[in-house]
Amino acid sequence: MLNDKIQLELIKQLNRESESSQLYLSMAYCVEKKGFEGICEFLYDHSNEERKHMLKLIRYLNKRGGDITLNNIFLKKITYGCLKELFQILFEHEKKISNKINFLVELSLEKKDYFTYNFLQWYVKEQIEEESLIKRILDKIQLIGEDKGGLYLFDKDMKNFHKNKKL
Ligand code: OFO
Repeated sequence: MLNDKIQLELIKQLNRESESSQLYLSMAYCVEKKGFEGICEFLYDHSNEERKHMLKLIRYLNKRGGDITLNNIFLKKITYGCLKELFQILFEHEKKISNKINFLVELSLEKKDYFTYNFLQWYVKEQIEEESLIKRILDKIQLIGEDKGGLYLFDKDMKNFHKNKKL
């Protein structure tokens, strides 16, 4: 049986993953409307990834006999003027999620719940990947600056990103 505090914090985390999925989704359709066919593909894809992170937590909680509550997510309208700002928001968001995962790892050790500790290692690894991925995209966008031709090529690269997962 799960410790109450751990259960509560894992539920908060699964709702954060759901929020992340909505955040990427909301950005995907805005960017698609602006004609960035590749970047929107990446963002739609990533929204699905975040949903999988949520499902993983739901299924773990069910396995451990937990009770789940899903929040009604009301995503605040996020404004961003350019792609650099958009990916900056995503980078800050991923850093926030990493801190939450670290907190959960600490809590599982404190409560001596080694099953949960072991389960969370997947998220630790995932966050290293995600932070570095979004940072690499941000760096590229910063490098491209206002160069329209550069942005066009970058968007094309992003279109293939979900196929080969390399940037
Ligand atoms: Fe963006 O990552 Fe989920 O955990």
